Amino acid sequence: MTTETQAQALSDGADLLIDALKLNGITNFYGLPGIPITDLTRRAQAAGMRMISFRHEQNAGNAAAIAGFLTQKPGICLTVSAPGFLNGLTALANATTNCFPMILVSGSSEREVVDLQQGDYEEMDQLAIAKPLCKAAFRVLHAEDIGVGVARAIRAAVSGRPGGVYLDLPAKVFAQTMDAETGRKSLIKVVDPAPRQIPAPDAVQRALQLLAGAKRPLIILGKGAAYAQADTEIRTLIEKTKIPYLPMSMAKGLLPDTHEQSAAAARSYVLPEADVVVMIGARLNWLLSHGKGKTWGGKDAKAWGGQKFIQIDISPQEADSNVPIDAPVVGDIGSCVSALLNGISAAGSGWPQPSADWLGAIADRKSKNIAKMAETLAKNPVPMNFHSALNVVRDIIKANPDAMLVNEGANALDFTRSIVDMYKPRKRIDVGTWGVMGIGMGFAVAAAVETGLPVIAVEGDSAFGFSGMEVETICRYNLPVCIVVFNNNGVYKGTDVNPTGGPDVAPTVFVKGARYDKLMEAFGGVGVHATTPAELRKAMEEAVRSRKPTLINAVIDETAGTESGRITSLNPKSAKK
Ligand code: OXT
Ligand code: ADP
Ligand code: MG
Repeated sequence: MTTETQAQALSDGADLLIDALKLNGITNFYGLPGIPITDLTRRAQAAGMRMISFRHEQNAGNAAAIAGFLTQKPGICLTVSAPGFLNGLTALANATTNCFPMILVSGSSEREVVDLQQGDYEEMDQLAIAKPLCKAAFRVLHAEDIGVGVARAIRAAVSGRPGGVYLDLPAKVFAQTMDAETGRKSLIKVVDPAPRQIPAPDAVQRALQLLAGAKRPLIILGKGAAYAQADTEIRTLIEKTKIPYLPMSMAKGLLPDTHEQSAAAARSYVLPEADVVVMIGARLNWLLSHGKGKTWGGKDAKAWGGQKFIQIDISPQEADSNVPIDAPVVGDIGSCVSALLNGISAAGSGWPQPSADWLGAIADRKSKNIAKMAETLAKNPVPMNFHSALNVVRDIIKANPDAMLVNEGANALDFTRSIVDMYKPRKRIDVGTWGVMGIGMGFAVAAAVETGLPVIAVEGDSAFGFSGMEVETICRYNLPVCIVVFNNNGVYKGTDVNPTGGPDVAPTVFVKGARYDKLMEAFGGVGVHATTPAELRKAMEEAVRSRKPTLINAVIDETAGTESGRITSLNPKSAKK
């Protein structure tokens, strides 16, 4: 053999990783190059994969996580060792918390040196550190095991309750070579990575029995329901049973928010009043006040409100996490909802409808709240406030229901959630279970890359700062992203003062009158300074039409926000004044 044919017949670790991912239909990397993965990033691009390079690994990790949520395939985040790995870790932990499938692939130092703590370049025992923060963690020490490592990582990320997975690749693995044919055979195409999980028939019967006896039933849809892509089954269940439903934030749009059965505008009425609650891919965590307390009609913060719960979830451990679950239905949402529907269809006209009193009371409450909201939205105060600005965003999304909406901040988040109606599933992506700031630009990039649709990112000015440098990434890849920074000069608002009268401003206050639009212009995108709803509307319409990277600095009344938005009650205040 000539040297050339010998070289052609060899595969190295980088080839094997790329081929293993491609074999499993994964074609995008979100990452940041450097030792020891720089060459891998080039090779991935050369092999036809899309390598999206970020300015900070946390944003690449968030991009990978939301790519996983949107596609049901694990998003891949690629980082260098120690510091790059650590930068990606927040996103990995956040993905796990939110049940988003992603794989953080990090290069690392050689085991021999790490284990003897001999002080290698970027030395760190990454596997040990990642383990408690993800669903599974694997290390591959030999190129011939890359196929198995990737297969195990994919299965762990998407099967059962989805989550984050860590895959550790010491530097030398990338350069290890093996005969190309043997290498090819070592790769695994994962068959049925997220197998359906059919619920037990007796669990379904138990749930149907409970539901049939309900007078004031309520369905709560969570982001697990959005993830499951069982849109038709869910809609049929809701419409057939006529049960009112409440979408959690990222489940908005599973059915159009304008659907007559949506109880979103009557949230504080339906939670305490319902007698049987069907949870579909939602957890009774803090966002639902742990299923108890005053939100649910309990006498005090710890008291149970008396509701009975049916909980559909893929994780059997979720039931009873906070209050007793009377009818857990364990399985994938598509299968579970179909099983319930079969039982309801079998009952035919004998299946009971919710009481007219219940539906009437909700409709009444809803129309009052909607009318009140319409009145507020119609106002046009100077300076612009959250409501008058969001009235514009609401119209833009209505006119472009396929657009993706990214949302973070406190007031910028909470007002957007209740004012901007969503019309289609999986269009709204936000701070999720942790209420974490910093997802904005990573989510926006991945939403654009994965869907090709226009993206609108409504960002508090503080929230935007966590990932703002990625406007360069957005410009570099010329992504159709329109960022609207709600600039109220600070965290929650811009009016706090330093009580000492000293030269430092208060901790929540930023530079007044900052021009975030200039940041976008610095990289060739479109920057717009908008001080009125009319200016905001014009700029958003143009951004969606042109698909050019755009940042609109929307000036919001600095007094308009409240501390922590709608979750002020969670904010401990010092007893001292
Ligand atoms: O029924 P009632 O009467 O109660 O009314 C409800 C609905 O019925 C009604 N509604 C409607 N009315 C009419 N029409 C329609 N269509 C309609 N729809 C609904 O409206 C109300 C409200 O409805 P909602 O929203 O459904 O109900 P509610 O009660 O709010 O729901 C409860 C919750 C808990 C489910 C909900 O509030 C929720 O999802 N909350 C999420 C909150 C959250 O996650 N917040 C983010 C974290 S805050 C804080 O932590 C921040 N930090 C610290 C920090 C973080 N987070 N991360 C990191 C890495 N570091 C630090 C920081 C730094 S926020 C933040 C930055 C803030 O500053 P910014 O500048 O970015 O933002 P601004 O605040 O804008 O300045
Ligand atoms: P939300 O914040 O919208 O209430 P959560 O993240 O708290 O949603 O809950 C999502 C739930 O959905 C998790 O308990 C998770 O196990 C579950 N889940 C995710 N995917 C599926 C699926 N395909 N089938 C069933 N349950 C799922
Ligand atoms: Mg702000």
